[in-house]
Amino acid sequence: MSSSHFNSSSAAAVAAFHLLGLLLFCSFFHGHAAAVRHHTFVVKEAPFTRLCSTKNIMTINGNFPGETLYVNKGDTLIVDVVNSSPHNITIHWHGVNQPRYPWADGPEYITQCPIQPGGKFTQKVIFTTEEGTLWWHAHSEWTRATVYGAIVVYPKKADTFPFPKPHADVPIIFGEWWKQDIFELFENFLQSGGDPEVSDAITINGQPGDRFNCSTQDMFKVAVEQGKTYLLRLINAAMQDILFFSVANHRLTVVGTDGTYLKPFESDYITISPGQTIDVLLHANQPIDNYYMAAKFYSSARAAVNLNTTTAMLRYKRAAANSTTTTLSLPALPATADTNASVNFTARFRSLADKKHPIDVPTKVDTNLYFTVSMNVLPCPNSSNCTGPNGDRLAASVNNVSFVPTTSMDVLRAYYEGIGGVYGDDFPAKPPVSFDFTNLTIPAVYRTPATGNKVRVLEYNSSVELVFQGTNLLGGVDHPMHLHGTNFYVVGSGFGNFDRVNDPNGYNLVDPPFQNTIAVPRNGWVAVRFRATNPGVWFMHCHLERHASWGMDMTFIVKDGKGKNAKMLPPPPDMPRC
Ligand SMILES: *[C@@H]1O[C@H](CO)[C@@H](O)[C@H](O)[C@H]1NC(C)=O
Ligand SMILES: *[C@@H]1O[C@H](CO)[C@@H](O)[C@H](O)[C@H]1NC(C)=O
Ligand SMILES: *[C@@H]1O[C@H](CO)[C@@H](O)[C@H](O)[C@H]1NC(C)=O
Ligand SMILES: *[C@@H]1O[C@H](CO)[C@@H](O)[C@H](O)[C@H]1NC(C)=O
Ligand SMILES: *[C@@H]1O[C@H](CO)[C@@H](O)[C@H](O)[C@H]1NC(C)=O
Ligand SMILES: *[C@@H]1O[C@H](CO)[C@@H](O)[C@H](O)[C@H]1NC(C)=O
Ligand SMILES: *[C@@H]1O[C@H](CO)[C@@H](O)[C@H](O)[C@H]1NC(C)=O
Ligand SMILES: *[C@@H]1O[C@H](CO)[C@@H](O)[C@H](O)[C@H]1NC(C)=O
Ligand SMILES: *[C@@H]1O[C@H](CO)[C@@H](O)[C@H](O)[C@H]1NC(C)=O
Ligand SMILES: *[C@@H]1O[C@H](CO)[C@@H](O)[C@H](O)[C@H]1NC(C)=O
Ligand SMILES: CC(=O)N[C@H]1CO[C@H](CO)[C@@H](O)[C@@H]1O
Ligand SMILES: [Cu+2]
Repeated sequence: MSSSHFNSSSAAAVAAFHLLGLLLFCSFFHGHAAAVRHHTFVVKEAPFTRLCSTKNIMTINGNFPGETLYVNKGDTLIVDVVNSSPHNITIHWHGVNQPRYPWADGPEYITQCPIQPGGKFTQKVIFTTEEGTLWWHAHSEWTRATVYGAIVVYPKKADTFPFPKPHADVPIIFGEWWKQDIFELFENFLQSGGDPEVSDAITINGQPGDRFNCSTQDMFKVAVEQGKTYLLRLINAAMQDILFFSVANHRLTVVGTDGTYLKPFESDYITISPGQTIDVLLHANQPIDNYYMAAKFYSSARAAVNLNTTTAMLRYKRAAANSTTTTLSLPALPATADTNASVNFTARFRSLADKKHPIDVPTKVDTNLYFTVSMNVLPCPNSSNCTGPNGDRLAASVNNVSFVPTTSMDVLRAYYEGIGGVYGDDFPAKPPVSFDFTNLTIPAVYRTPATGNKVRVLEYNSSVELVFQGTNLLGGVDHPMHLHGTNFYVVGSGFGNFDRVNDPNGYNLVDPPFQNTIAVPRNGWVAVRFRATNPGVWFMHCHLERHASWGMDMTFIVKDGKGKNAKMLPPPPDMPRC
């Protein structure tokens, strides 16, 4: 069962709600066992008009954003990905753990080679504990700019939400639009060695909203009935930006993140990192009218970028249509560089941690990892022709290793078949050189990283604590770090250098949130814990696309355990080859 909420060809994108009652009714006929659902994803280019210009973009089945996939907890999806485009592509199921089955996870050159033009790959997407909102997106170069869609994971059929059943749910996907062709943008970015062009607009369900030229008619609109409650499923698919979001006159009740539920709390605004999902309840309890929803980027480093606020509209039934333009005020949003507002929101997350939603945060740790995440420079391949600092090119690293993929074979195949020369297994457990990571002035000698493709090997069922340490190399920024293959418990965070003696005293080991993406604050740290019970090869990277391309990525290999159910499943027969 699937349906597309956002048929871009319809001029007025009034949301067609997926009524929960209807879904549950349909589901009744499928019985109560977990279902296997089939989809076909045809990758193809299609023309789309935004900001007064038309260009071809990469799509799935011609839709932008791509279709929303609906499952119940525990279902399996079989997706035939057929590449009818002229470009390589891979598809990642963001936040789906894929137990023992990294084969269908998607990051190119990590778990598979790209699906080349004319190629086909059948991906099995295995849902187990996830419930709430996740998403899918391309994981090959910068194709995810337009290739993405929501995944809605309903409770098991006989089960309920841990909050009163909402009247309907509304996926809201934030994206980023460039007038420029994405392949050209990416090429220019690589060749310049500097920052990429800033996008021309943030989008909400593919639309920039009425503060941008040519976009008034097409802004995303949600129809609501006064007195009812709606579940907004927020997803940040933007390429380069953490975002603030808010709805005029309405407080939001936060109830979930990254495919897990949270203890409900109220907030006037949301901070959402690229890669992250946040579920909020919106109570339509205001006078009948139209209200703006608005999003803009948060950046500790790019406060000067002059990008307009993106808008969408909440329209109460029977509200006058004419109040949709100049008469309405925008909701208040934090200032662009308000790091406190960003960090403060995220620090309020708490797991439900009740009988029905137990947590399993390791209280004893056997594997301590300390990873610096840094901006760097590397020599320009040509003599001083790059636009980075001092003619160098910009780079990024984890523990001073700037990731460079091996494009002749993916890491997973090399690992599974025991083929050498593809990756090194000596990714450092701690920074090779210790310095005052968050000092305002760091000597330039620390700026140049090593390059390579290294993995960190984890024993099966090891209890891992991983502390991400932001550094102030080239001026710190926030890094939304994303781990494939498992969520992690976010047990602590702070500003400055992590203090191994005192900071653990402040850890939350009672009800920490269970996330797959966490923004490491500017010049600060985040501590996460997880059990390595998912054997396979799992990518970890900053979800800011420019940072990932600059090398802020690394890979974990979780070894097989002893029992039959602790070993990787065999590969499917149609793995794409390089
Ligand atoms: C290096 O020079 C080559 C050939 O002139 C050019 O194609 C490439 O874009 C340059 N790369 C950078 C990073 O400047
Ligand atoms: C944003 O849009 C508003 C309304 O169209 C306009 O008045 C304002 O100048 C714009 N700001 C920027 C930074 O473009
Ligand atoms: C909108 O379009 C008009 C007419 O083409 C142009 O003069 C104006 O600068 C544009 N505004 C923005 C913010 O792009
Ligand atoms: C808006 O439309 C209503 C009818 O739907 C009309 O009574 C009202 O005068 C209009 N208001 C404005 C500001 O145009
Ligand atoms: C953030 O909070 C810290 C103290 O917690 C304060 O020193 C700082 O000025 C605040 N920054 C902003 C931008 O509000
Ligand atoms: C968030 O900010 C408010 C006001 O600035 C402050 O009272 C509160 O302690 C902060 N919460 C966290 C978790 O930082
Ligand atoms: C930064 O480093 C310098 C030189 O090592 C040192 O003198 C200074 O105290 C440090 N600043 C802070 C805020 O720690
Ligand atoms: C990073 O690695 C390079 C190359 O091995 C080395 O020269 C440099 O000292 C290292 N820097 C840090 C901060 O670890
Ligand atoms: C993992 O280890 C813990 C003890 O640290 C044990 O309780 C648990 O059963 C183990 N889980 C698996 C799947 O082996
Ligand atoms: C597409 O993937 C193949 C296999 O890895 C590779 O050889 C080729 O260079 C890729 N094409 C592009 C345009 O990146
Ligand atoms: C190869 C190349 O493009 N070289 C250029 C580098 O930049 C200098 C000065 O900006 C030019 O003179 C070179 O032609
Ligand atoms: Cu980053």
